[in-house]
Amino acid sequence: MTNEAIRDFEAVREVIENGENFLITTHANPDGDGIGSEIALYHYLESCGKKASIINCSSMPNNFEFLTTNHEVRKLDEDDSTAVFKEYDAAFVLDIGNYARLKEVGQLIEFHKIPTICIDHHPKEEDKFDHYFLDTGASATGELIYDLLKGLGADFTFSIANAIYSAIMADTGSFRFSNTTEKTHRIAAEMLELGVNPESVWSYIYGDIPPERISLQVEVMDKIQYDLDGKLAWVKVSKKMLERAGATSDQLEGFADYIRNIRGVKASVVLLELNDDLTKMSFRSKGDFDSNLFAKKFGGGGHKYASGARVTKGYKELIPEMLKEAKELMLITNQK
Ligand SMILES: [Mn+2]
Repeated sequence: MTNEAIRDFEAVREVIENGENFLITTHANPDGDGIGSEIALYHYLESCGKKASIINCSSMPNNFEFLTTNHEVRKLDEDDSTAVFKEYDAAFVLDIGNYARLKEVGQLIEFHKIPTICIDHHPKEEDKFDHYFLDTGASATGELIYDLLKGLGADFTFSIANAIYSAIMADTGSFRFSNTTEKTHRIAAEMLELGVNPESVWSYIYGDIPPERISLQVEVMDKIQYDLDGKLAWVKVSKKMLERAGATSDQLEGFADYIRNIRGVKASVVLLELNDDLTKMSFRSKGDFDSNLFAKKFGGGGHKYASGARVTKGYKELIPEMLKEAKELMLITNQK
């Protein structure tokens, strides 16, 4: 698969130079890459004497709080009135993939016609933004933030380095997924030279597992199903299962990755019941199986080995469709 790259550096530089007050945001249920990238960019803009606000449509995941010092990352609330939004000179939209994942924040950006800059490593799906700094060859949006700040001659402070390192660590599965490149490691090495402590970052992000997540893991692992001669492993997660574990749905993060690693499995799917007629699907794969194609069948998307979709159907209805699409994609994959 060839990489798609639109690095409109000059346009981004001009937007920063000419603006004073910026909004920074990322997708719903933000991950480490989204949060780390936001924080790194925030510190850079502040260092230039600009004003920046990080506002997301979802709340901040606890395990990334260590990157903040003063609640820099906020969830959109009633204080974010028209008066506030119309003051933004531009909005940086990070790690987004699909515009709809910006939810209310995206609607406000559109309503106030705020100029937008998309910084992303997901394939470009629609022409929604004014400027792009996008490269699907980048391991993480954090890597693109690094390139951008380098180009802008930024002083990489510890806060910036720690945020970039965390973003990249999160999206590369701690430097082990297929998106990890020589460049990824070079950036990581540079961040270590700036004082980042890898053990400490890892402990904050992964070494503080709440017991309810383990209970949820027990619930989920017990219900994995295998199809297509063991090449597909999938599991449905009902609201009841979350309740029994006392867990929240964000604590499912990483389960689809885990299931993909089972011997012989080429693709994994986690179907999360959000409502009677709303299901979140997480797809993972390895080898030739393309998760992005899989997710697209359900109106979603993402990367070759990791993607997702939100479908306005209950999971009971969705499972036979998922099995049918998986079977067809497995045939295509086997022909390669
Ligand atoms: Mn990402």
